[in-house]
Amino acid sequence: MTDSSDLARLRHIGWRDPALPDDPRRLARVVAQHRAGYEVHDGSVAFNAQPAGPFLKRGLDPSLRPAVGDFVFLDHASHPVIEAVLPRRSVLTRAAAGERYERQIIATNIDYVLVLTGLDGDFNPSRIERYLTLVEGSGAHPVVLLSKADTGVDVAAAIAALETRLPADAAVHAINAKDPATVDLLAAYLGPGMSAVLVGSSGAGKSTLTNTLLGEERMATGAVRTNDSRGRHTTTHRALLSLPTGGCLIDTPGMRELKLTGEENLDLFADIEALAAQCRFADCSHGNEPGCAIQAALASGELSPLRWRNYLKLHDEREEQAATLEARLKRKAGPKPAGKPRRGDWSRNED
Ligand SMILES: Nc1nc2c(ncn2[C@@H]2O[C@H](COP(=O)(O)OP(=O)(O)O)[C@@H](O)[C@H]2O)c(=O)[nH]1
Ligand SMILES: [Mg+2]
Ligand SMILES: [Zn+2]
Repeated sequence: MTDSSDLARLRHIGWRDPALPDDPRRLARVVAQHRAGYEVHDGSVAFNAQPAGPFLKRGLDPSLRPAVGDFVFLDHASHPVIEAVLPRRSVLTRAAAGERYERQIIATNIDYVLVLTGLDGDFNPSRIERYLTLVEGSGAHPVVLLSKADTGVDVAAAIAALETRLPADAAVHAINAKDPATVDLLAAYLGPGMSAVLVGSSGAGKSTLTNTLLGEERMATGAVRTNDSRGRHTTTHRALLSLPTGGCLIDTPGMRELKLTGEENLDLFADIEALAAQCRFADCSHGNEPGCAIQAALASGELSPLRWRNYLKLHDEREEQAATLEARLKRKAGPKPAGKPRRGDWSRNED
């Protein structure tokens, strides 16, 4: 049984249903994932927990395993074991880096995905489009944050370049991640009961921003090598933190590769897909066929060539990943290969 003090306690870690589940087991949230297990928090204390046996089963879809942001039930043993993952209200996923196709969870139960890009050499509208494509369908809203606005760069020009690529209603904010005054506006996304995940390249300022939001230097920040703007990988695991604004923030390690999973809609490019539907030939390759609506839009300047190129890239990648995903699901439906469960494999999801 639980009472209102349990509810108040769990609110600190982002629980926001008006009631607690009718279950006698201990409820906590996964705040970090290490090589050797999980760290969970019940609203008053953090402790380590191991996943129950079924989560370690070989061949189990990794997205079914506990992930940072999950609310979980634990048993009452002296060595806490995660027995079950509660249904997720949102899930941000990418395909794992490397050869093997695997959907990998970045964070769950989040309201906002803060896509952080530095207004230095890191600034890249195509990568931001890639992030937004991954956020589509996650159940969370994207917020584009441009850091390093204090470094003498032309902020207005960068925002203008971005605005031609993003939907009119996309939230875009330029900040100095070190300056609380410019970061204050993020409180709107980080109030009580809210959870957000911070994503972006290494060196973009994720840890710096997290520290500013916390009001203390809790995350290690890395110096950026000035020649290529890429920071060192100083964050080694995703970690969920409670903020003074009442919300929760998940800091992620820099992700070098953001492969689509094959399940994306490409809503961001709905206008391009609508244009393509107007080409004279249904199988138009948008090369030099007569009556090509895409070529016409490129010629008139209505469609930006950079955006078109990025759409083609993401579209092809999505098709390829969707085919791989389908093949994988078919294989799984077939006879099961024999083999022992591999311990430890479940936690390997950092770059
Ligand atoms: N001037 C300035 N420097 C920043 C800003 N954000 C981050 N930095 C610096 O960029 C470097 C990388 O930041 P860090 O937070 O470690 O990046 P992370 O890899 O995304 O966690 C550090 O030296 C920060 O001090 C910003 O908005 N303005
Ligand atoms: Mg960091
Ligand atoms: Zn065409």
